[in-house]
Amino acid sequence: MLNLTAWIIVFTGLILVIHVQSDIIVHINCEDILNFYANGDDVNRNGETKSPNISIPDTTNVVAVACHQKEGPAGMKLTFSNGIKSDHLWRCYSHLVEGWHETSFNDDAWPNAIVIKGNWIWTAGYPQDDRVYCRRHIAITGLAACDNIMNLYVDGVEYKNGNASDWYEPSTIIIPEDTEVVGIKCRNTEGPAGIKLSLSNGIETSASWKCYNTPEEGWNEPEFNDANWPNAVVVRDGWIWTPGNPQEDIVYCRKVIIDRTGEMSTSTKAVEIPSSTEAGEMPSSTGAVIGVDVVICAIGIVLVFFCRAKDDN
Ligand SMILES: [Ca+2]
Ligand SMILES: [Ca+2]
Repeated sequence: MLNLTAWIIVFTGLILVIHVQSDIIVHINCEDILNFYANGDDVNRNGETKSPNISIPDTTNVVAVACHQKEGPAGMKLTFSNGIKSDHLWRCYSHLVEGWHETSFNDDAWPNAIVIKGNWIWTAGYPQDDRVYCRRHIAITGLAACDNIMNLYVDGVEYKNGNASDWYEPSTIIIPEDTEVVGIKCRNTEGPAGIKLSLSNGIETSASWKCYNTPEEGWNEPEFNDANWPNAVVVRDGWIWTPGNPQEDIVYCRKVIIDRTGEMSTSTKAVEIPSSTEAGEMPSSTGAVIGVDVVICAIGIVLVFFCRAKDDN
């Protein structure tokens, strides 16, 4: 028989192992002194300066690197477990600017990095610039909800969320930084209807969305021309639906985030999104880190066997 202590240990272990932390591992080479920030937080806590592996949450929107060149060659190289690498898409500047590492900092005016070789990057002043600050947006995070049942599409591909059985509760979503179109199919099963979404790049559900009651071929893909689709109506605070018929039971809404010419469809940026919510629920192609949770659970299981053996004696 398991005694009460053993049951408590097992239960605690199971609760902990369910919460599997999903992180992105970043390998950094910096010549020579490094500071590394994820969403404004200094995450290089162990102070390694040459080639640390750093774990950051997969809810991270912006990473920022300061690299101070002291001797020998200059350059920095970053490799992320989700496939992102240092390249010309990064923005690099040679002067310290107030708030440069914060998520909300507008780096539009910063020049793109120059690629020295491979994935080694620096400022255009290479190799003379000795203090270099680089940034990159790595993901869009946000909250999505639908009254009542949602299918969410990112550039035409359905976004699978392990906890999406009840989309009425806002769910955290993490989508690629270069997402062009978000599409939402929402089925109202009873009572009020609506779709609500807000993203860390400033995109929110509004009358600028296009909503229709018919799923035309390719409606959720970037190439689809939605010029003939009606604009959404805002039915209540931030919630949208098709115009004209509140009784419509299935609607299809879409929003272009980046058009084909690469222009942002909105000038607003950096709306505050709670970034720490429920990251463990998200499916992710990034390396899943099962750390302390598993260790604690394993200890629990060992203790249970120990207690059982003791009881048997
Ligand atoms: Ca160096
Ligand atoms: Ca409803």
